[in-house]
Parts: sequence; C-alpha cells; structure tokens
Amino acid sequence: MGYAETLRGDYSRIRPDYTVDQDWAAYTAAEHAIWAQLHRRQRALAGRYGAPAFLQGLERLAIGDRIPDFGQASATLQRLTGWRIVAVPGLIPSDVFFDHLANRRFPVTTWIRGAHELDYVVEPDIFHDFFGHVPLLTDPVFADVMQAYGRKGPQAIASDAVDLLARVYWFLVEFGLIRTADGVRAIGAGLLSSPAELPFSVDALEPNRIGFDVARVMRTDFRIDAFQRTYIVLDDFAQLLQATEQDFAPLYARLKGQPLIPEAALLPGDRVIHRGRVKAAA
Ligand code: HBI
Ligand code: FE
Repeated sequence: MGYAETLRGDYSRIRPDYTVDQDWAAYTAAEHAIWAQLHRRQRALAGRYGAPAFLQGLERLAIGDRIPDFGQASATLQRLTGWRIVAVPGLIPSDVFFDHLANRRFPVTTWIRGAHELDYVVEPDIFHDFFGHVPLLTDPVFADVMQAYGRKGPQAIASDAVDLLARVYWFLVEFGLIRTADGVRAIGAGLLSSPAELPFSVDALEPNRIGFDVARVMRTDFRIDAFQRTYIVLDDFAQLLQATEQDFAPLYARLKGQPLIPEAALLPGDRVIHRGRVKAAA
C-alpha cells in the first residue's frame, strides 16, 4: 500500500493496470502555454543535438505547440510500428511498467510541470515522457528494442536482477548517444527533454563516452541528481536490439554480487569515442 502517496499525479482514478483517461479537454490554456515554451526551446536544441531518427519522429507525430492528444498520437504510432500510448498518473510499479512495454503500450504521464520548474522535474511529467520518449517509438528497430526490454521484466524480477536490467534502460533509453556521420547525437529521453544536459552530453569535454557493451552497462553506477559522468554510445539501434534480445540469465548469474564500476571510471577494454566528428572508415 501507499505506492502513490509520495507521488505527484492523481492516482485516485487508476484502473488495475494503472492507466487513466488523458482527459485532453481538461488541460488549461496555461498548461498548453508551458508545453509550448518547453517545446520551442527543446526542439531548437534537438535540431542540433538530437539523433536523426528522433527528429523524424517529431515530424511524423506532428508534435507542436499544444499538449499532444494521446489518441491521435496512438493512431500514428499504430500505423508506423504498432505501438500505442496509455495515460498513467506518474511512476507505476516496475512489473506493470514492464508489462505495458512488452505489449507495445508506452505509459505517458498526464500532468505537466509548473512554470517555476521548466528546467527540471524529479518525477517524469508529460513533457519528459512524450517529447523525450515517444518520437523514437516511430522507429521500427527502436520500437522492437522497447518491447524486448519489457519482455525481460518477469525474469529479471524472478532473478532479483531488476537493477541490472534497469541500467540498460537508464544508460540507453534515458541517457544514450548514437554515432552518426556528423558526430555523436542524443537518443536518450532524459537528454532530449533537458535544456542543459542535451548540449553537455554531445559537446562537453568532461564526460566519458564509451561504446556499447551490455555487460559493461549493467555493471556501471550512475547518478540521478546531476549530469552523467559516462555516456554510452551506440553504433546503431540494431546493436541494441540484438543485445536486448539475448538471454540475460548467464549475464545475471555472472554479474550479480559484483561491485559496481564507479560512474566516472574508464576500464582497459572500453572503446572510448571522441565527441567530435566520427571519421568514415577508409
Ligand atoms: N513508471 N511511468 C513510469 N515511467 C517509468 O519510466 C518507469 C515507471 N515505473 C518503473 C520504472 N520506470 C523502472 O523501475 C523500470 O524501468 C525498471
Ligand atoms: Fe523517462
């Protein structure tokens, strides 16, 4: 009991699967104005720092200056990748979250942050969930990654390995980068919805950027209250899909109980990726 008591959304109307109605007509003009402000700023930054697949998703979903209607977005997603959006009041239990993803339903929070907290909110709101996460669900390969992640939930719960699995989500789905012909670009929703960390993740000299290795990711510590010290860089989405579809049981057995790699550490086997332009292979 008490799951919702410390959380910010309204959990009084949840169904057994923690979904609610979006009730789009109930958003006020002031709430749409906050969305518009966040959207304009973040779209401009995404044009420079976001991955091409993310930018294409913004266009395909016609994300604009009003709070999106989940029904309309779901119709577009259904057509492109078979996903749909379900409205939730905020954070939901892990097993329920995994089950939605496993069935190609992406939970999006209904409430929007206030004008006094435009730069950062602790819990995900509709701007983070929708602007940050939903565009990449229009990409067929990334859409399969998200379902594969959800399907891993029950085994991770049974093996007491949710923390290992959740680091894949953290380092890739929330804070991931990808190589492009123009240099590294952001794919993570935590980056794409953040005005400060998005440019930092791509341009700053301080953080490590290392090539993707799923065991390395599962063993790496992270912080939730400051910019990341290490970003993981994908070669492409197929690399992540292949990793996420493998059997994690041997990995869990090997990694459980091992100490975490400190968040800023570099290891001998790490593939360090320069933040600048990636040279095409000769
Ligand atoms: N609930 N709404 C919401 N959004 C999340 O990203 C989320 C969640 N519940 C659990 C959760 N994430 C993580 O604990 C899992 O990815 C492990
Ligand atoms: Fe998120």
